[in-house]
Amino acid sequence: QMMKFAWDNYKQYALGKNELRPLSKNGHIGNMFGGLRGATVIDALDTLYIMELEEEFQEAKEWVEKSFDLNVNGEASLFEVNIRYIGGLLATYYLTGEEVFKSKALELGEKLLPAFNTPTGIPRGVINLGSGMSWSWGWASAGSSILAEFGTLHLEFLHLSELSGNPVFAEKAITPPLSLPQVMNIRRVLNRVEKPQGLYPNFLSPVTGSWVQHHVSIGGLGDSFYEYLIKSWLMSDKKDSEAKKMYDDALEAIEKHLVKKSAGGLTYIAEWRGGILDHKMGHLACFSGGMIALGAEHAAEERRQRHMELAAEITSTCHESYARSDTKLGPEAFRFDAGSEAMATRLSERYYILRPEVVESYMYLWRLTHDPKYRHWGWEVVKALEKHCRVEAGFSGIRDVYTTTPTHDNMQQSFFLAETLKYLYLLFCEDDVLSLEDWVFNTEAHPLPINHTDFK
Ligand code: DMJ
Repeated sequence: QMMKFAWDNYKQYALGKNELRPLSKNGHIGNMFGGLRGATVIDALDTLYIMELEEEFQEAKEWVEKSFDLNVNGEASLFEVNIRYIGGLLATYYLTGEEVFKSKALELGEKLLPAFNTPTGIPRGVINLGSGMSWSWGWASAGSSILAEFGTLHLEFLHLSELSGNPVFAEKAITPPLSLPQVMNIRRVLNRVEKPQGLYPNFLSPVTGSWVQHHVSIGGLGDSFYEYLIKSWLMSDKKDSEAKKMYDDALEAIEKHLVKKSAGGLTYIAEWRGGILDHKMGHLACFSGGMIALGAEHAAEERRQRHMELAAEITSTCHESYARSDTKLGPEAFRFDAGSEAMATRLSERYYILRPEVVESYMYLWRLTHDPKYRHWGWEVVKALEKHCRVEAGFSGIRDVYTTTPTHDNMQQSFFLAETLKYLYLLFCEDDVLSLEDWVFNTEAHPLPINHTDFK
């Protein structure tokens, strides 16, 4: 019902725009997708499909067939186009078998390839989808590429290779005579470069392949790089041992240097700035409870138990960040300093933009432990969304989670339909709906099949 409400309002007021503005009842285009439109359509497709909202799925499909134009000429985020558009199209193709989704994914994938033409093969963050010119984000230090961006391509690009049979995705030799998949080349660079204390900083030069700044975070700028290591291994049906080793080593360094316990007994993952800890967790970092639980499932006994506990503790801390607010929704970032525990201490960090990471972790922890508390916590989120984020024409983010009369930000993010509502749905349905045995979710919650045959 929430999904239908979110979709119906998007369709009525903003179809073909990227997001719905639910207060002003119009659409938002923004500048992340390089002139591509319909981010909410593409992000919603697989959710509508799995929820059996058939009429609504047909409406979305019809838009893709008739109006989704790939001949655009604007500056796009390589990362965002990949996780939302390529991920959404691939997942919908795998779920439905309908060719239109596959051909659009492949066509769009081709447009992303020029971003990899750098001295190291590490792609730049921004690409003009028309000209193929690419460059780094203006805000990224010294022309660097971002770990969470170039580290979050692997799942989708391997499927693009598999589906196209076209070596341009899988084997374009960036550094002859090596014939490596582009995304494998990324790993080669990462394996070579020295890592401070075994940690991966967030900014890397695509020219020299060296770190540009020593900021490490499991939240924004770093997050989905770690997620894609463990999921690459799972998607390969546990054959991609390189990814598993990189994940295990990275998590060990994180456990050793970043995992902390607050005075009040809450476990959290701090950020690291050149050796100094910042005792802060972003909402984005709350996906890590689910990721660590997923990895723990497949670890040897001693690690398995330790990691399952860590996953549960982090998820519980993230739940506290929701429980300690007046709206029962969590802030963009919360801190463990100056007497504060799991609460935002800065005005600028008190907002909630319909993000999924906390319910994402509830879903994984529920599926892997069947502890009913995760469903209770998920239901608290449903109630809070209905109470504080539902407005007349859709769902909106709020500007302050610490007041029961929050003002709205007038934005229904596309990831609310792709992720937040999908994970909530999966939390309450049977485990065999998109079973974790057969699917991995990309970082935008688009399910991609695990290859149980010989696909590496
Ligand atoms: C989503 O687009 C993805 O989950 C991404 O990995 C991080 N940010 C948003 C949702 O918060």
